[in-house]
Amino acid sequence: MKLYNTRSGIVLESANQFYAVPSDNWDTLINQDSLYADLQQITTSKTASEQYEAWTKTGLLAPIGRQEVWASGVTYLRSRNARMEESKKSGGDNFYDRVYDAERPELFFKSTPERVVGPGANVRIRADSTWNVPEPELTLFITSTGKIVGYTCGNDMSSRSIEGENPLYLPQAKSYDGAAALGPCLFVPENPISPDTQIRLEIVRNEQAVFTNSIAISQMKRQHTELVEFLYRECSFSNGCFLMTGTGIVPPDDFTLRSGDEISITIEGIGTLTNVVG
Ligand code: DO4
Ligand code: MG
Repeated sequence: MKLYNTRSGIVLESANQFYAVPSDNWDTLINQDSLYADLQQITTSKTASEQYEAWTKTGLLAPIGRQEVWASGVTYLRSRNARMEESKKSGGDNFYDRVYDAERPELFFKSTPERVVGPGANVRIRADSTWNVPEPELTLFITSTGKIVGYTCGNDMSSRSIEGENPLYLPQAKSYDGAAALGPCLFVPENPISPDTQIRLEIVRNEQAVFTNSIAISQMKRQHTELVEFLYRECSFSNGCFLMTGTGIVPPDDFTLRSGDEISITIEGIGTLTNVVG
Protein backbone atom coordinates (compact mmCIF):
# COMPACT_ATOMS: atom_id res chain seq x y z
CA MET A 1 0.00 0.00 0.00
CA LYS A 2 1.08 3.58 -0.64
CA LEU A 3 0.27 6.69 1.37
CA TYR A 4 0.42 10.07 -0.37
CA ASN A 5 0.67 13.39 1.44
CA THR A 6 -1.17 15.77 -0.92
CA ARG A 7 -2.26 19.40 -0.76
CA SER A 8 -5.90 18.21 -0.75
CA GLY A 9 -5.53 15.55 1.94
CA ILE A 10 -4.00 12.16 2.64
CA VAL A 11 -4.63 9.47 0.00
CA LEU A 12 -4.18 5.72 0.27
CA GLU A 13 -3.45 3.60 -2.81
CA SER A 14 -4.15 -0.11 -2.58
CA ALA A 15 -4.49 -2.52 -5.52
CA ASN A 16 -4.77 0.44 -7.93
CA GLN A 17 -7.70 1.90 -5.97
CA PHE A 18 -7.48 5.29 -4.26
CA TYR A 19 -9.10 6.16 -0.91
CA ALA A 20 -9.32 9.37 1.11
CA VAL A 21 -7.76 8.78 4.52
CA PRO A 22 -9.99 10.03 7.37
CA SER A 23 -7.14 11.83 9.13
CA ASP A 24 -5.50 15.17 8.59
CA ASN A 25 -2.63 14.49 10.95
CA TRP A 26 0.20 12.86 9.01
CA ASP A 27 2.36 12.46 12.13
CA THR A 28 -0.12 10.51 14.25
CA LEU A 29 -1.26 8.49 11.23
CA ILE A 30 2.16 7.13 10.26
CA ASN A 31 3.66 6.75 13.73
CA GLN A 32 1.79 3.49 14.41
CA ASP A 33 3.36 0.05 14.72
CA SER A 34 0.05 -1.28 13.32
CA LEU A 35 0.18 1.05 10.28
CA TYR A 36 -0.27 -1.69 7.66
CA ALA A 37 -3.35 -3.14 9.44
CA ASP A 38 -4.77 0.36 10.06
CA LEU A 39 -4.53 1.19 6.36
CA GLN A 40 -6.04 -2.13 5.37
CA GLN A 41 -9.07 -1.25 7.49
CA ILE A 42 -9.57 1.90 5.39
CA THR A 43 -9.82 -0.15 2.18
CA THR A 44 -12.72 -2.14 3.63
CA SER A 45 -14.61 0.75 5.22
CA LYS A 46 -14.23 3.52 2.58
CA THR A 47 -15.24 3.92 -1.06
CA ALA A 48 -12.49 4.23 -3.66
CA SER A 49 -12.66 7.15 -6.10
CA GLU A 50 -10.77 8.46 -9.13
CA GLN A 51 -11.06 11.88 -7.53
CA TYR A 52 -8.53 10.80 -4.92
CA GLU A 53 -6.22 9.43 -7.61
CA ALA A 54 -6.30 12.90 -9.20
CA TRP A 55 -5.00 14.36 -5.93
CA THR A 56 -1.86 12.25 -6.29
CA LYS A 57 -1.14 13.71 -9.74
CA THR A 58 -0.92 17.32 -8.61
CA GLY A 59 0.37 18.92 -5.47
CA LEU A 60 2.25 16.02 -3.90
CA LEU A 61 4.06 16.95 -0.72
CA ALA A 62 7.05 15.19 0.83
CA PRO A 63 5.79 12.28 2.99
CA ILE A 64 7.08 13.96 6.14
CA GLY A 65 5.56 15.93 8.99
CA ARG A 66 7.59 16.74 12.08
CA GLN A 67 10.15 13.94 11.83
CA GLU A 68 13.92 14.40 11.78
CA VAL A 69 15.79 12.90 8.83
CA TRP A 70 18.94 10.93 9.62
CA ALA A 71 21.28 9.18 7.22
CA SER A 72 23.73 6.34 7.25
CA GLY A 73 26.84 6.26 5.13
CA VAL A 74 29.44 3.96 3.62
CA THR A 75 26.97 1.08 3.62
CA TYR A 76 27.85 0.04 0.03
CA LEU A 77 31.32 -0.75 -1.35
CA ARG A 78 30.89 1.90 -4.09
CA SER A 79 30.36 4.62 -1.49
CA ARG A 80 33.41 3.53 0.50
CA ASN A 81 35.63 3.56 -2.62
CA ALA A 82 34.35 6.91 -3.92
CA ARG A 83 34.90 8.55 -0.54
CA MET A 84 38.39 7.13 -0.10
CA GLU A 85 39.25 8.57 -3.52
CA GLU A 86 37.80 12.06 -2.88
CA SER A 87 39.51 12.44 0.53
CA LYS A 88 42.95 11.15 -0.53
CA LYS A 89 44.45 14.64 -0.70
CA SER A 90 43.23 15.52 2.80
CA GLY A 91 44.61 12.25 4.23
CA GLY A 92 41.16 11.37 5.54
CA ASP A 93 40.70 8.36 3.29
CA ASN A 94 41.15 5.59 5.85
CA PHE A 95 38.17 6.77 7.95
CA TYR A 96 35.87 5.40 5.25
CA ASP A 97 37.66 2.07 5.00
CA ARG A 98 37.48 1.65 8.77
CA VAL A 99 33.80 2.54 9.13
CA TYR A 100 32.82 0.15 6.33
CA ASP A 101 34.18 -2.77 8.40
CA ALA A 102 33.47 -1.47 11.90
CA GLU A 103 30.67 -2.77 14.10
CA ARG A 104 29.31 0.78 14.60
CA PRO A 105 27.82 2.25 11.40
CA GLU A 106 28.18 5.84 10.27
CA LEU A 107 24.98 7.72 11.20
CA PHE A 108 24.55 11.45 10.82
CA PHE A 109 21.80 14.02 11.22
CA LYS A 110 20.70 14.98 7.71
CA SER A 111 17.76 17.36 7.85
CA THR A 112 15.01 19.08 9.72
CA PRO A 113 11.61 18.56 7.98
CA GLU A 114 11.57 22.23 6.92
CA ARG A 115 14.66 21.73 4.74
CA VAL A 116 13.25 18.64 2.99
CA VAL A 117 11.72 19.08 -0.47
CA GLY A 118 9.01 16.90 -2.02
CA PRO A 119 8.35 15.52 -5.51
CA GLY A 120 8.76 18.10 -8.28
CA ALA A 121 10.35 20.72 -6.02
CA ASN A 122 13.88 22.03 -6.49
CA VAL A 123 16.84 20.50 -4.71
CA ARG A 124 19.89 22.73 -4.28
CA ILE A 125 23.64 22.72 -4.62
CA ARG A 126 25.68 24.98 -2.36
CA ALA A 127 27.12 28.19 -3.82
CA ASP A 128 30.47 27.45 -2.11
CA SER A 129 30.77 23.91 -3.48
CA THR A 130 32.38 22.93 -6.80
CA TRP A 131 31.63 19.18 -6.93
CA ASN A 132 28.06 18.01 -6.28
CA VAL A 133 26.12 14.77 -6.66
CA PRO A 134 22.74 13.32 -5.78
CA GLU A 135 22.72 10.17 -3.64
CA PRO A 136 19.73 7.89 -4.33
CA GLU A 137 18.86 6.11 -1.10
CA LEU A 138 16.17 3.78 0.15
CA THR A 139 14.77 5.67 3.13
CA LEU A 140 13.14 3.95 6.09
CA PHE A 141 10.30 5.31 8.16
CA ILE A 142 10.66 4.07 11.73
CA THR A 143 8.03 4.54 14.44
CA SER A 144 8.78 5.88 17.93
CA THR A 145 9.17 2.31 19.21
CA GLY A 146 11.80 1.51 16.56
CA LYS A 147 9.66 -0.48 14.12
CA ILE A 148 10.24 -0.02 10.39
CA VAL A 149 6.73 0.41 8.94
CA GLY A 150 7.39 2.24 5.66
CA TYR A 151 9.84 3.17 2.93
CA THR A 152 10.33 6.06 0.53
CA CYS A 153 12.86 7.28 -2.05
CA GLY A 154 15.44 9.69 -0.67
CA ASN A 155 18.01 11.98 -2.23
CA ASP A 156 20.97 12.77 0.03
CA MET A 157 22.36 15.71 -1.99
CA SER A 158 26.07 16.00 -1.24
CA SER A 159 29.02 18.29 -1.80
CA ARG A 160 31.99 16.08 -2.66
CA SER A 161 34.41 19.05 -2.72
CA ILE A 162 33.57 20.09 0.86
CA GLU A 163 33.52 16.56 2.30
CA GLY A 164 36.69 15.67 0.34
CA GLU A 165 38.56 18.65 1.79
CA ASN A 166 38.14 17.35 5.33
CA PRO A 167 35.80 14.64 6.71
CA LEU A 168 35.01 17.00 9.62
CA TYR A 169 33.18 19.20 7.11
CA LEU A 170 30.56 16.46 6.65
CA PRO A 171 27.67 18.43 8.21
CA GLN A 172 28.31 21.32 5.78
CA ALA A 173 28.59 18.94 2.83
CA LYS A 174 25.32 17.24 3.72
CA SER A 175 23.01 19.65 5.55
CA TYR A 176 21.77 22.84 3.95
CA ASP A 177 18.49 24.15 2.50
CA GLY A 178 17.16 21.82 -0.20
CA ALA A 179 19.77 19.10 0.43
CA ALA A 180 17.22 16.36 1.10
CA ALA A 181 14.33 15.18 -1.04
CA LEU A 182 11.76 12.51 -0.11
CA GLY A 183 8.85 10.96 -2.00
CA PRO A 184 6.70 10.32 -3.92
CA CYS A 185 4.82 8.35 -1.23
CA LEU A 186 5.26 6.30 1.91
CA PHE A 187 5.25 2.66 0.81
CA VAL A 188 3.74 0.48 3.56
CA PRO A 189 4.16 -3.23 2.78
CA GLU A 190 2.93 -6.12 4.89
CA ASN A 191 6.48 -7.54 5.12
CA PRO A 192 9.94 -5.95 4.95
CA ILE A 193 10.98 -4.78 1.49
CA SER A 194 12.60 -7.47 -0.70
CA PRO A 195 16.43 -7.46 -0.88
CA ASP A 196 16.08 -7.86 -4.67
CA THR A 197 14.56 -4.38 -4.89
CA GLN A 198 16.43 -2.20 -7.39
CA ILE A 199 17.28 1.48 -6.93
CA ARG A 200 17.78 3.44 -10.15
CA LEU A 201 19.24 6.90 -10.67
CA GLU A 202 18.86 8.91 -13.87
CA ILE A 203 20.20 12.43 -14.40
CA VAL A 204 18.89 14.32 -17.43
CA ARG A 205 20.56 17.47 -18.77
CA ASN A 206 19.09 19.37 -21.72
CA GLU A 207 16.68 16.45 -22.32
CA GLN A 208 19.53 13.92 -22.55
CA ALA A 209 20.40 11.30 -19.95
CA VAL A 210 23.92 12.12 -18.75
CA PHE A 211 24.12 9.46 -16.05
CA THR A 212 22.11 6.30 -15.36
CA ASN A 213 22.83 3.42 -13.01
CA SER A 214 21.05 0.98 -10.74
CA ILE A 215 21.83 -1.34 -7.83
CA ALA A 216 19.96 -3.91 -5.73
CA ILE A 217 19.53 -3.14 -2.04
CA SER A 218 20.95 -6.62 -1.33
CA GLN A 219 24.37 -5.06 -2.11
CA MET A 220 24.17 -3.11 1.13
CA LYS A 221 26.63 -4.33 3.75
CA ARG A 222 24.39 -3.75 6.77
CA GLN A 223 20.89 -4.78 7.81
CA HIS A 224 18.19 -2.11 8.13
CA THR A 225 17.42 -3.30 11.66
CA GLU A 226 21.09 -2.93 12.60
CA LEU A 227 21.09 0.74 11.52
CA VAL A 228 17.88 1.37 13.46
CA GLU A 229 19.25 -0.31 16.57
CA PHE A 230 22.27 2.06 16.63
CA LEU A 231 20.17 5.13 15.81
CA TYR A 232 17.69 4.44 18.61
CA ARG A 233 20.33 3.58 21.26
CA GLU A 234 20.46 7.04 22.80
CA CYS A 235 17.95 9.07 20.76
CA SER A 236 14.18 9.13 21.13
CA PHE A 237 11.90 10.23 18.29
CA SER A 238 8.46 11.34 19.46
CA ASN A 239 7.06 11.39 15.90
CA GLY A 240 9.18 8.57 14.51
CA CYS A 241 12.11 9.17 12.21
CA PHE A 242 13.26 8.89 8.58
CA LEU A 243 16.59 7.18 7.94
CA MET A 244 18.38 7.27 4.57
CA THR A 245 20.28 3.99 4.23
CA GLY A 246 23.27 5.13 2.15
CA THR A 247 24.09 5.20 -1.53
CA GLY A 248 25.36 2.40 -3.73
CA ILE A 249 25.47 4.67 -6.79
CA VAL A 250 28.07 7.42 -7.21
CA PRO A 251 28.61 9.07 -10.63
CA PRO A 252 32.20 9.05 -11.98
CA ASP A 253 34.65 11.54 -10.48
CA ASP A 254 34.49 13.91 -13.47
CA PHE A 255 30.72 14.38 -13.01
CA THR A 256 29.19 17.29 -11.14
CA LEU A 257 25.55 18.45 -11.08
CA ARG A 258 24.53 21.67 -12.82
CA SER A 259 21.58 23.95 -12.29
CA GLY A 260 18.65 22.65 -14.38
CA ASP A 261 19.64 18.97 -14.13
CA GLU A 262 16.64 16.68 -13.56
CA ILE A 263 17.28 13.91 -11.04
CA SER A 264 14.98 10.86 -10.98
CA ILE A 265 15.29 8.17 -8.33
CA THR A 266 13.16 5.08 -8.87
CA ILE A 267 12.74 2.30 -6.32
CA GLU A 268 10.71 -0.74 -7.28
CA GLY A 269 7.41 -0.86 -5.41
CA ILE A 270 7.67 2.76 -4.27
CA GLY A 271 7.78 4.87 -7.44
CA THR A 272 9.89 7.72 -8.82
CA LEU A 273 11.04 10.85 -7.04
CA THR A 274 11.94 13.60 -9.52
CA ASN A 275 13.56 16.91 -8.63
CA VAL A 276 15.34 19.62 -10.59
CA VAL A 277 18.50 21.32 -9.37
CA GLY A 278 17.45 24.92 -8.69
O1 DO4 B 1 30.68 9.39 4.83
C1 DO4 B 1 30.04 10.20 4.30
C2 DO4 B 1 28.67 10.10 3.82
C3 DO4 B 1 28.32 8.78 3.23
C4 DO4 B 1 26.99 8.75 2.57
O2 DO4 B 1 26.21 9.68 2.60
C5 DO4 B 1 26.60 7.53 1.84
O3 DO4 B 1 27.35 6.56 1.79
O4 DO4 B 1 25.49 7.53 1.30
MG1 MG C 1 24.38 9.32 1.41
